[in-house]
Amino acid sequence: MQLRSLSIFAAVAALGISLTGCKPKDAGSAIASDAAEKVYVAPGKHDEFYNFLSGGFNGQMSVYGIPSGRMLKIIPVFSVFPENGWGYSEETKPMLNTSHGFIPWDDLHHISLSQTKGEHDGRWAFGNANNTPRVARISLSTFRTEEILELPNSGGNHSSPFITENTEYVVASTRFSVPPDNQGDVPISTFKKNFKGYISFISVEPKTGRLSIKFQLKMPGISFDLARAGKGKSHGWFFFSCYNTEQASTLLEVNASQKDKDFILAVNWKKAEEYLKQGKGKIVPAKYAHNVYDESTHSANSTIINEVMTLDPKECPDLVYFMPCPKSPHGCDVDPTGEFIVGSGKLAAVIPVFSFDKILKAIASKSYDGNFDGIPVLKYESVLYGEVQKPGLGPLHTEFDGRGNAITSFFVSSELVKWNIKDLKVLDRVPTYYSPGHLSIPGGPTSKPHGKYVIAYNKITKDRYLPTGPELAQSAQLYDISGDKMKLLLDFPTVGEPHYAEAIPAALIEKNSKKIFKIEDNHHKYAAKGEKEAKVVREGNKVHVYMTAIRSHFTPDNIEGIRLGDEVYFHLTNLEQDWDVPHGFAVKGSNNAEILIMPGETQTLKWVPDRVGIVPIYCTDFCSALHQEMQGYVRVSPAGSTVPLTFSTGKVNPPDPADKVVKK
Ligand code: RUQ
Ligand code: CUA
Repeated sequence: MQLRSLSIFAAVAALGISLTGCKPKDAGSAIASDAAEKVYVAPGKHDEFYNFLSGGFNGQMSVYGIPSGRMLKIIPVFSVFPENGWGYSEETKPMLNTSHGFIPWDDLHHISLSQTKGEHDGRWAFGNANNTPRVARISLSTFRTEEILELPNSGGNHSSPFITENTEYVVASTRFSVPPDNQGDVPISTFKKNFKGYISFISVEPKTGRLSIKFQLKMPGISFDLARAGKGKSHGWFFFSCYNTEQASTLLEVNASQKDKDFILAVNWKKAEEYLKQGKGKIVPAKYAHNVYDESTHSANSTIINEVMTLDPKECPDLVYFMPCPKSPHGCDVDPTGEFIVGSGKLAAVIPVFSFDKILKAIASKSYDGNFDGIPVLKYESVLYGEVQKPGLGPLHTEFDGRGNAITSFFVSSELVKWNIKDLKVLDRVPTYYSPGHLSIPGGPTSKPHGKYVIAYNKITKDRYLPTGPELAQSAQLYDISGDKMKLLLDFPTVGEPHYAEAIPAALIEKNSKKIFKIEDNHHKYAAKGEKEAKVVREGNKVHVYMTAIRSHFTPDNIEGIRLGDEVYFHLTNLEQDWDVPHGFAVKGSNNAEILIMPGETQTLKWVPDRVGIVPIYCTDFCSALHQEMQGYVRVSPAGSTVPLTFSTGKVNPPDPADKVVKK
């Protein structure tokens, strides 16, 4: 959002609007009188919805309960996370591999929850990496990242990941147009000729969720911002907001705001599939990583892929169309019926609503307004259903309440505005504190929204919480939308900088939540599935410790014969088979992280000792009354030492002759 808000500020300045003047006037008075009651979830009771939030620059996803606003979990996705060893354990390091090598962070903006027949099915969440283009799939049974796929020919994977009605595709389009990866060394001044905007259609294997790029559409060099799949009658189509149709490569805040209208792009992806079948696709060289976490080996694998299928719309007629959209559109949202496509020009004074029926008619009658780089531009009037007049300033995103209304966030005027989709009349507006980016209604992007609440994810917090130095808490706000008027219920602080989020009924997820991993299904190469299998094995300078953990000891917990120059791999298997009994593992001086091992799982901590001495090891997760006793020692001797490799737990030490002397 950072860059985008700059251009908004510029535009606001140009319009002579003062930002402070946009502070909601009735600050403080908008709160519902029964707010406390409505958000109170009694101790021991569960929330009605899960809310999955993107973490922005923290690269994570976080999970909140709605309506309480209680944080339930942080899921590391494109980030390392010392709290549980994600990205530090040997098993999870490959998840963060890319064609650039190991990248331990990213900028996660959007979440998409998997759908079947246009409704949430509670199986997976998808997230985008905006910096080094990647798409991740997160399991909603383990709440862990299971797969990360890098995207070639892209720069800034912002318009991503958006999914089709049956999760056939996760779609990702590039924010920065760039020359294709293998033709990158060109002057920036040749932007119009050489820079392209690729859109990746990633297929999702229905049973396993496995991702693979089915094809990339090679579009002219413009910026894609957001997107939504068609649904219902518009199933088979995809819509993308586009900016920088000026094709500027510098000072975009001015140069990409020249035109009165940019575009929404309509893609007929069913047609694309036909062209692929006809052999119209072209395989081009590429280099991108595909990382998959396997639950049975408890390990990730990273593979580099060297080619990708592409489709050029210039060689495939009737595949893509541009629709003019005022001005620098950001959000692009499709209503539950699939008939209405809402563009949100962040510098526009109206909200344009397009009609899918009219789009089809305009295409059939070739109602074109010229073309853009060879791609037909449909006439604005022929595809426009109507415009919402005077909605507010700086419309960004729209969600739907399932009762025929849309709610749009307004960054500049700091408000949520509810309007009717059919007659386009504004029905209600409430202030937000302050400057919302995305908003989320449970089921809002599906064909059956659950309504009830809307949550605004604000970009500016200012005075809402106790100050915490220059960096303030991020803020979400929950509103009741069950009545005619929207009512503020709750502020809750969030982590990172949330962009998009989705909310889903808890009932769809709760029942599938994984409790333990079955020890007999553990196929980790270094698993010790019982204390009898615990051992320490030297292979040259590599030492493999097959270690087990059970309340409240490690086996082995005394190890000797490690030498300076060794690489020690602690493969820790948690033998517990009860819910909520993880064990942790930490080594003094380890410049890695600690690791948390769930029941039945094996995880590996690599440790390279840097000095001679006795090194304590211990469990980091308070697992029982004797958790503090869950500790042990490793002896490190000098390189070349002849101390034999030994290991034990509960070994009774031989009597020390010195003791006898004392006893006399
Ligand atoms: S964006 S706040 Cu990165 Cu989705 Cu509109
Ligand atoms: Cu195991 Cu504490």
